[in-house]
Amino acid sequence: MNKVLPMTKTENPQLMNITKSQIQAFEGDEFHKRSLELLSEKLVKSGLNVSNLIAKIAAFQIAVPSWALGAGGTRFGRFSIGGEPRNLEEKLEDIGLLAQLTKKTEAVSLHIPWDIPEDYMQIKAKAESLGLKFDAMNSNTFQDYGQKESYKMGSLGNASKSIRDQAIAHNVEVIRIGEKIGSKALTVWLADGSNFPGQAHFRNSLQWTIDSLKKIYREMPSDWKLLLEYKPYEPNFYHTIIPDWGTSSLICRQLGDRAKVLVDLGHHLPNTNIEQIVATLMHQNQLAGFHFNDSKYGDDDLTTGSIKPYQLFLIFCELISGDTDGAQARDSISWMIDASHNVKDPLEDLIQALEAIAIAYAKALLVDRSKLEEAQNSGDVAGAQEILQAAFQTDVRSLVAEARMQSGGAADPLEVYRSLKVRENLIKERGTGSKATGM
Ligand code: PSV
Ligand code: MN
Repeated sequence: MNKVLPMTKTENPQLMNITKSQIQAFEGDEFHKRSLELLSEKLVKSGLNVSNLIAKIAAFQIAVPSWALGAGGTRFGRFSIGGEPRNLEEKLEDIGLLAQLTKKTEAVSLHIPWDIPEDYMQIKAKAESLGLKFDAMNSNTFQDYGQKESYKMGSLGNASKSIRDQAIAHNVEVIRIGEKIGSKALTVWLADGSNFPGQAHFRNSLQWTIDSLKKIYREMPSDWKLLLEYKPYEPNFYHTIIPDWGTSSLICRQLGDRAKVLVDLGHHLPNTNIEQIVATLMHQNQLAGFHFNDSKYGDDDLTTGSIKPYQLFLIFCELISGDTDGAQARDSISWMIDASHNVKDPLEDLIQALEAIAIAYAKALLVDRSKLEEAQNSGDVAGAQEILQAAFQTDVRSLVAEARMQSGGAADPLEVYRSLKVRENLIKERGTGSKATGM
């Protein structure tokens, strides 16, 4: 598939204008067809319906964060990648390109105040023209950006009432912005906590947080949901007010049915069994959604599937098990990426992440659930492991590519992206020094 298709003069190098013919020029080759045939033969033998699988994979969509389209950074520095989107419109264009190539995303998750639209109608129209919707809105009370009072000592859980009120008002403003552009959810992540023993009163700060969130919850339209994220540490290193899924869940229960827990894969201490957390939350109808990324040590925000693909597969196994046994319905769960790109081109990183998520999902669909349950119930430990491994070790890339091509996407999105020299063109258009808003 190594075709190089140069951009012609008439074909605008702008992202949103990649043509169908440019995408199709890379259509699946003989190797793809033969791989798919062989895989299909195997799947049919195991009693699976290949067209159903392809339809399910094609239907699965993941929202992209508006803050992950530029270079991220660490506290030691930030290295520009060039051609970063200079405004919200350009961010939408980047995501529009991702959508065209991968057919795996049709929504963007905005972070306020990084992405306040200047003209709501225009931004809505722009998104619509690119086939994009607005997913959950994210509030930001973890930074100072010129607001009256500082969030240095916390926001919704701050000891000062006026700071809490300011943070509540910010969240309400985010809801109002979201309403204007058709979002249906608010994601709250709080950096609130303390760095040293004695610095904060555990119970008071928790109670202030609950009270503040109750006020925000009451301001949400009745068809909105609130996703409450947890994180064990960082930026605070001694205590975080919402450190884990349990605390998030107990707060959500006090808010109401439309408040649920958001699982960010990077927000766990090393070796935490995240798939079990997912299962427990589903059992309690308390799983709001995901922030996909990957990590080796902490909140590393690395490309999804790059470090622990087996864990990602096991998480999807839990999610899929709910389809057959009546646990929380999958369509009530939101899917988003939350990553940061320090050394990679963000668009390449996102293409890889969307692919890794689709692969994990596809593999999980192959698990023979009734055989697995039989093995579990009869104490067949080795048998149960074999069933999971049989699915995990299957190369499903041709299935995922086929789903994408049938939806009008590229056989190999990364190859098309590189062959069309998208980043080079973006650098020409936007310059080397442009910096996207975000982390
Ligand atoms: C915090 O680490 C977090 O995961 C939250 O979702 C924030 O909104 C996002 O990252 C900001 O980069
Ligand atoms: Mn997150």
